[in-house]
Amino acid sequence: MVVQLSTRPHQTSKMSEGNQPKVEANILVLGAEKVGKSALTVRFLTRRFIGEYGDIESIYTHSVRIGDRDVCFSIWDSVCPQASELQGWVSEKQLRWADGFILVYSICDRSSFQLARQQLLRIRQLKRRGGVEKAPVILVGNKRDLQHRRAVSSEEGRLLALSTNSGFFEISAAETYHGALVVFHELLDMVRDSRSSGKKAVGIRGIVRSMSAVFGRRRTE
Ligand SMILES: Nc1nc2c(ncn2[C@@H]2O[C@H](COP(=O)(O)OP(=O)(O)O)[C@@H](O)[C@H]2O)c(=O)[nH]1
Ligand SMILES: [Mg+2]
Repeated sequence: MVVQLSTRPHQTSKMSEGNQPKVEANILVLGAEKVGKSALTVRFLTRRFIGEYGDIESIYTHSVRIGDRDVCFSIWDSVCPQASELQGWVSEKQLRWADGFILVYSICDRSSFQLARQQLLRIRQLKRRGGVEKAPVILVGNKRDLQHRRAVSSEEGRLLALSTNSGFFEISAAETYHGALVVFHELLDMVRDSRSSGKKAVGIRGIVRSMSAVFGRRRTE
């Protein structure tokens, strides 16, 4: 079951004040159990860390003003399946829904890092199959406050992100709001970049199509 919640009244208009188009982004938060997916999400939504979150899968809608634009985030805080053979799984529905992905692992839990790697590779593989080269993904190593229990080095995280064209942050959802804020804002930038490069590609394809239509016609005249 996915619960839908809204942190601000939903606006029906697609234009922000000042006539800047409103930006909408669907963000899917993935990762193993207990790595802090809900803590990160709730930190971003409320600025607070409340400690225990339960295992409810939720989609939150959150409207914020960033710079001169209104942004509406829909954030799907997922729950990792219990069955081990399903844990690396990212469903087609989730892939179609999401504009951007946050893959969370705990720096104290090596198996959660392996799972994040599996999910990241699956996203890259399925998106490539669908013709999308650069799906916006950010890898997040959470629980940075627990340095004494660290099981995954920062370098390993950074390397995985580099080799898969993803963003990377190590944060502590427990200690600061800033980390969560940076993750969501950076991902939003990546989503906007991918949309504008997508449009450019379509634009170029359109020009090629019209040119070949013109030249094709000439050849047959
Ligand atoms: N020390 C520490 N604990 C955290 C942090 N983030 C989450 N937790 C704790 O880890 C547990 C699992 O967090 P939760 O957000 O429910 O994980 P989820 O299953 O991935 O959604 C909870 O007890 C949280 O209080 C963090 O940055 N540091
Ligand atoms: Mg959770």
